[in-house]
Amino acid sequence: MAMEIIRIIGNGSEVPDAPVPEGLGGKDLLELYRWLILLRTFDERAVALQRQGRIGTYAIYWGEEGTQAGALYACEETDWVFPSYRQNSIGILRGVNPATIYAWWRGYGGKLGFYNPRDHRTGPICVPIATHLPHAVGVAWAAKQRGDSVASLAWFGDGATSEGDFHEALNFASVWKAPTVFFCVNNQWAISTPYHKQTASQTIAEKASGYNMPGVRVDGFDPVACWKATRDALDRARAGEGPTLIEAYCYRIAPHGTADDPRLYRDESVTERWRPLEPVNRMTGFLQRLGILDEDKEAAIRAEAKELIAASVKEMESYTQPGQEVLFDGVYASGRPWTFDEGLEELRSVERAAEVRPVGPVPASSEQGGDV
Ligand SMILES: Cc1ncc(C[n+]2csc(CCOP(=O)(O)OP(=O)(O)O)c2C)c(N)n1
Ligand SMILES: [Mg+2]
Repeated sequence: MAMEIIRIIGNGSEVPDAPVPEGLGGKDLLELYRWLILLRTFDERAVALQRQGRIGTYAIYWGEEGTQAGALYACEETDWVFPSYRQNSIGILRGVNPATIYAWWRGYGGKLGFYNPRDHRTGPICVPIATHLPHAVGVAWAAKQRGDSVASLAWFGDGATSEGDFHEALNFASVWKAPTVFFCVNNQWAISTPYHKQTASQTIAEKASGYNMPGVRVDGFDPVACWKATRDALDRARAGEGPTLIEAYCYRIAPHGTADDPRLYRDESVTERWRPLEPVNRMTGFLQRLGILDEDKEAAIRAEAKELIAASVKEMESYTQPGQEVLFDGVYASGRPWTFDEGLEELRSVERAAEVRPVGPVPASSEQGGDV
């Protein structure tokens, strides 16, 4: 099933730029650029922090910033968004302190490493694949029942489309015309599983027809195209026409996570062919061609992001590591039941035992995959 890929940003030479879509002014484009740079800065810093042992693990999104910033920019502040681990820092574009996300990756529980989803209309960072999709539908459906003009958007990967939750969510949303945007980032890899071993469908977008909803394909490295597809889907959702499935076609340029070595399962010369298409570079060229970005402005935006991220790292490192009780606190509003106290005591005894054990060198790991 052939399907056109929506693309707005050209390549500055033989592929021309398409006109800027209606609804995106110069100020919007610059703000979208600022978001891209902030996400990129957060991500690059996170990898460095992990390499230095300052956070535990990290799911890199380098190259996928356009799928995140573009889609989010199309949302209203009142809309709910649901990230997977790959969009882990999306909350920082909605007022979450970046230090909170770094603390999450450092393994800090409680208030240090978590934000309240309700405060930011941003679901928790979802690690189990696709389980946040029914949640996104539920929130949108509930809003519809109440008569609120609230939509929801969930990001997920190509691998997530093999999960039951994906199909259940699309089915429910379509039957009940829930105002949900399903935003699939098809980066062609699910850890070491390539697209062709994941699904027999030629495209992710065509799966939408099984649920009688529109399926749209968009260049995932083009933030403006991601904005356009999402805005159109949200317009439909708000008009009562139900959900849309967007496939943002791109490539996972980075390893799956900081514990992964993709050289062991794929040809990295292919990755290098995709790399120049990444969104920050492309958006920079696009805005320059439109005459709304010059080198000074770009430098100022980059400096601002760097400063914010540096301050966030400092803040995260000033936090005191929470105790084991954070694993149990907050599960029940009424406090910890005695069964949890037993578990907590067991954990504390493990911690006490660990303290007397000499800490040896960390063995070099041959394990691959880097599951987050
Ligand atoms: C329910 C569940 N099964 C398995 C895993 C292990 N796992 C972590 S990431 C991943 C691959 C997901 O690939 P994709 O959906 O394409 O997202 P991407 O990592 O490419 O963003 C898997 C299988 C998990 N986290 N949750
Ligand atoms: Mg994937």
